[in-house]
Amino acid sequence: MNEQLARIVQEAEERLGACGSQAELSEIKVAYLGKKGEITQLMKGMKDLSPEERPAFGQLVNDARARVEEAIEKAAASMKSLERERRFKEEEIDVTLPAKKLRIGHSHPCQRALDEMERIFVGMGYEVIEGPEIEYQDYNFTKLNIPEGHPARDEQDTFYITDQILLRSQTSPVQARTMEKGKLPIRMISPGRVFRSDSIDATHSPSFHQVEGLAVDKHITMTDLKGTLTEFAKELFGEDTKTRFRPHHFNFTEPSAEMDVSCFKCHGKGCRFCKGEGWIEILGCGMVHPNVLEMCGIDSREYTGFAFGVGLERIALLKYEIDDMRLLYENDQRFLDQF
Ligand code: 2NL
Repeated sequence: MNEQLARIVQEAEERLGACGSQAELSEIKVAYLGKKGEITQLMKGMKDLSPEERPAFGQLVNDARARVEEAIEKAAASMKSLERERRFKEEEIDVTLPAKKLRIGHSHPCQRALDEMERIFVGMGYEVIEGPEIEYQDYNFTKLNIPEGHPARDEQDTFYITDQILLRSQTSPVQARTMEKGKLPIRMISPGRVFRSDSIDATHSPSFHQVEGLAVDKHITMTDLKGTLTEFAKELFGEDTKTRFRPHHFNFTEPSAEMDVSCFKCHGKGCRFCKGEGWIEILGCGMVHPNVLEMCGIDSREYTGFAFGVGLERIALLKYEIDDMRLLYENDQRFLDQF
């Protein structure tokens, strides 16, 4: 009997060792410990033994049963861990694969250029003030020393809504309105959309954006203008940027000038970018015309000021080396995604 038990246990252990599935495991369990299982049968057979033989045999069968139970548990545990390993393999993630690129929005090149300009002027103590796109002739022209009959008022250049109301052709009306309010001194920039009756080409559009600036205080001179705008150019295009001022004419400033910056591509040597000039025109500026100050209610004997106007698109085209303004308006995602 002892031998028979040992053989049963050994056989059970071998079968469990080779067992490969949950179904097979249950089958083995039934074969040994089930109602008609080998070990169960042996226990049942104990009633045929003499009372003296029973305790020792019972002990042996119990031991065998315990060993088989233990082997079943072990097989179940190892199957569970095999199963887990298999699933790990199956669900394995290759962490070295490149991540999916999340498409998130970003600022338009014009907005980026504007953010940069606002940052520079706010840093110098300027306020950002916006105003209406639909204006009175009076604010768009008269108060800016552009008299009736001046060609700038011509219908060919300006979009008129009525004979007195128009789409602003510059953001100066915002500055005229601010001066009129009478709170001095003034240091402001006014960014915004402006309108001119131009045909569309690589450098023109009937609607574009301008950033104008104005400083009005006692004792403001041309030196303040040059210093401020040179500092602006250095911050926008790099510390080694040089500026030069060429005489010009605007009705609203006297004297007036255009400011060039040294080409930030060739540093003044002359290249394709600056058309061999070494200089690039950036903005118009000047000392606010005394007539403008007076028409906006400011005493021109006590106060002076300087003003300037920059085309936002022009700055974006230069800064990001774009050669056609139309690209800024088409909203082609393949173009926009490059910024
Ligand atoms: C340009 C450059 C400029 C101004 C704008 C201005 C505004 C007031 C008074 C005086 Cl309220 N000036 N703005 C000054 C100089 C140039 O714009 O190319 N404009 C056509």
